[in-house]
Amino acid sequence: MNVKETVGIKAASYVKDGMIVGLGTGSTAYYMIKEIGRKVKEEKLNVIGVPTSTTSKKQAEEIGVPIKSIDEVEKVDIIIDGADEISADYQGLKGGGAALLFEKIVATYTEQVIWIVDESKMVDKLGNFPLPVEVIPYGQQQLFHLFEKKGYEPSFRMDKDQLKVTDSGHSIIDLHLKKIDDPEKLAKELDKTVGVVEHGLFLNMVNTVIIGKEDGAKLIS
Ligand code: ABF
Repeated sequence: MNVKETVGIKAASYVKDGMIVGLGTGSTAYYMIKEIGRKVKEEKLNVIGVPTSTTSKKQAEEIGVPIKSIDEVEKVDIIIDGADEISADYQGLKGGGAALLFEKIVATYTEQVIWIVDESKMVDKLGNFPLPVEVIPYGQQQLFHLFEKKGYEPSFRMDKDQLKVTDSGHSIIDLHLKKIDDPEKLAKELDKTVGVVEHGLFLNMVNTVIIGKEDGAKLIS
């Protein structure tokens, strides 16, 4: 069993009967959803999944996990999601899978946020992974030039030879910052930047991190 599968299955054990569970996006979350599907089928686990992307929605539906949108539920009990980087003080950088907007929306209305990663995602400081910034297409070139002037080393997220289009119809500009010394300050700046819909800094949001290692999963709560 690979490390991603180990943490995905471990995380799925937190999903109890009757729960509403946010279904994250990415190759690690894939195994969590697969395990929940197994439990639904074999153990008659009674859950409702709230997906964070069309990809996780499709996977869940294909394996028989009942689905509702975030607006059809009162709140979400638990969300299990991947991450691209987690810093030493448990701040997250997410969005490599282009699902950051729905991931942050669902996490916002969730009681318990769990991130599942392999140990390569654990870093001292965020920023080596390019920071995804989801933007409205109208004005995106202006934003790109603004980020260039700020020295943020921007690049448009591509999907083959086309601009990547998110589930919400937006574009993504990735900022190659190398190191983010003050994530809170940068998050505030991006939140105030006209045309920015959301960014991949997930700050002060996580309750539990499950880190996959070759010798098993390590839990940090
Ligand atoms: C998702 O998980 C994204 O935010 C992130 O890019 C992705 C990383 O997952 P993995 O490395 O497991 O594919 O939440």
